[in-house]
Amino acid sequence: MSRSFGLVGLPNAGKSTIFNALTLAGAKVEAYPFCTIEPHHGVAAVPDERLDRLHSLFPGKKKVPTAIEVVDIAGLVEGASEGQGLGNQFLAEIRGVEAILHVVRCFDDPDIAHPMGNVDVRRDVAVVEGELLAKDRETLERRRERSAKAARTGDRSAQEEVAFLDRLLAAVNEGRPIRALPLSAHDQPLLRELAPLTAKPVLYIANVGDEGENDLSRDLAAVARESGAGWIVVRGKLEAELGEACPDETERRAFLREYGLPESALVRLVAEAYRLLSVITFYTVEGPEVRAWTVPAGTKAPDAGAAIHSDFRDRFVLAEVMPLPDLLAAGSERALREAGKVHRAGRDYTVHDGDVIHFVSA
Ligand SMILES: Nc1nc2c(ncn2[C@@H]2O[C@H](COP(=O)(O)OP(=O)(O)O)[C@@H](O)[C@H]2O)c(=O)[nH]1
Ligand SMILES: [Mg+2]
Repeated sequence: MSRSFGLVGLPNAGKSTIFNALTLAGAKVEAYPFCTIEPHHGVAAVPDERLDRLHSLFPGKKKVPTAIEVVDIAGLVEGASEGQGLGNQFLAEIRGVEAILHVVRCFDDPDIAHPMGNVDVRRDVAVVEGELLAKDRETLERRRERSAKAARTGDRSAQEEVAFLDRLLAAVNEGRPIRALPLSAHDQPLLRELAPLTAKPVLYIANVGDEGENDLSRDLAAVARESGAGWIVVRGKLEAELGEACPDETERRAFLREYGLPESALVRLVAEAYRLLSVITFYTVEGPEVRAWTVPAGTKAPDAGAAIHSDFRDRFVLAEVMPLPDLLAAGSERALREAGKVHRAGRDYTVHDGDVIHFVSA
């Protein structure tokens, strides 16, 4: 299962540009707002150096990386939660993604209109988050009305629910996103049901010009640090143009290095986003494929197996675990086996980032 991310931000912040940079999918990019009326969906295969190195031991097999799904979500403007611009269209799209990539314009260009006339990072971020908070307020208040009715009849769990909703509403009314609240495992089922937008993890993307970091992106870094969110700097236009002009990954890398960028935005974004979502990557070499998989950090071996095939959980016998550095040092799976360095792990084994696993099932 691939992880899904939604690009949000003000019109002309550079969402479609970054979408292109990430997916090379050729979504329409235009110098006026609302050119992405239809949300664009793209899938980007995640470049992965560890997978490349693993694959080098099995050159005859096919390399299958993990993928991320990116949705370019248009229509978030001031007042969108009350029907301005494209109104509420953006909502369902955001509900559907696991994490939000909040693109913030960090470039000056008099030829590109700004919906409020000028770039102001703090205000621009606050406008977008204000719309998400307004939607959450609506969701929470609607639910509260319902549970308050039940609470008045003496229903204990409804009373608890009202107290919980009041706590969330207090935060939202203060302009604090729900992701910033300390929430317990006990709160999770209701949270999942309500799916408030501001409960989703956020990665801020400072969209800068070719020259890289600037005062605006530094403002955004400060905003991100204050709210405990992740952030990265992306030269969206440069990378999108490069992606179009230069489909070859190795060549593209060489160009990026000339700009002092060791990796593409996609690689940096995935690293940050995976960290944000607390997911790890493990690898399998099965049949004709050398393949990468993502699972939540802390996943036990049988559940990791189930990511591959649902049967593997019940039929799990053991997992043969080969840490990638050991496997690379040994030079082949056979050499590793002969050296007795393949670890046989049971049901309780917690999968580590970078494990190469062979599942043995009944
Ligand atoms: N000068 C400059 N223009 C950019 C940059 N990033 C994007 N643009 C331009 O800004 C305009 C709006 O970008 P777009 O990605 O369509 O914004 P969206 O409305 O958020 O999807 C397009 O003309 C882009 O080429 C940048 O870093 N510098
Ligand atoms: Mg767009």
